[in-house]
Amino acid sequence: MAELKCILWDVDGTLADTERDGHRVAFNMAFEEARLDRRWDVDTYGELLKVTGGKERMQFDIERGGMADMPFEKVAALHARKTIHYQTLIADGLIPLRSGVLRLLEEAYAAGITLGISTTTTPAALDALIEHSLGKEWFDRFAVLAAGDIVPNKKPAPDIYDYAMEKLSVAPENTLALEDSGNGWLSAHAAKLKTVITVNDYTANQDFEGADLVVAELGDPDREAIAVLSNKHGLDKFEYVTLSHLQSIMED
Ligand code: XBP
Ligand code: MG
Repeated sequence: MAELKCILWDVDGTLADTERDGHRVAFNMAFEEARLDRRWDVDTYGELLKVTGGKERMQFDIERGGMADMPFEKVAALHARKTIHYQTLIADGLIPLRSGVLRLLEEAYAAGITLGISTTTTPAALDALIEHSLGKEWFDRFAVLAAGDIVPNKKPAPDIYDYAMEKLSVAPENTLALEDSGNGWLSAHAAKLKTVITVNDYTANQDFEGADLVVAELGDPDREAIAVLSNKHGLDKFEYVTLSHLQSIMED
C-alpha cells in the first residue's frame, strides 16, 4: 500500500492524439519540402511507430529501404524542419486534448500531487502542445518536463521515467504513469511504476498484459461512459477515470 504522490504523463497518444494528424503530417511536409519522394501514409506510420523517436524512426525507414539513404546529419536536419511544421500544426489548434486529460490534471494539481512529463518527443514539440493545447500556466504546473534526447535510451527503456523521478526525488512506489502504447507501458513497467493505459487507434491491439488499468479514454462526466478493457484492481463500475481511482490503484 503506497500513497499517490506523483503522476508522470506520456505525451503523444496520451495527452492528445498527435501521431496520425500531427507528427505524421509534419514528417511528410518536411519530406516534400526537401523534395524527397517518401510519404508516410496512415498504415505505414502505424508500423513505424514501433520505433520511438522521430530521428530513430526515419533512420529505421532508411535501413529497411523505405527512404533513400542519407547521412545522419541530413536526418537530423529533416527532423528539425519536421518539428517546425509540427509546431505550426499544433499552434493552428488542429489537435485537441483527449477527453479527461485537463480534468484529471486540474484535479491532481489542486490535490497537491506532483505532476511531470515523461516523453520521447522533442522538447520544442512538447512546448508547442503545452502552450497551445493545455495553456501556458502548465509550464509551471509540471514539476519536470522530461523529453527527447536527454536520456541515452528512449522508450521502451525506463530511462526517461527514471530521469523524471530522480529530478523530482520521488520513489517509483509513489508514482503512477499514464501511457497509451506498448512501448510506453514497457518503459513505465521497467521503471517499476503502476500504469494506466488509454489506448488509441494505433495502440488498441498492442500488448498491455499486467498494466493496472486499460481504458479507451479517461473520459468526462458529460460524455458517454468509457470502455474499460482491463481492470486489474477490480475497481467498481465507473463511467470515467477520477483521481480517486488512481489513488486506489496505488493503495491496492
Ligand atoms: C512518441 C514518439 C515520438 C513522436 C515524434 O513519444 O515516439 O517520437 O512520435 O516525436 P511519446 P519526435 O509517446 O513518448 O510521447 O519527432 O519529436 O521524436
Ligand atoms: Mg505515447
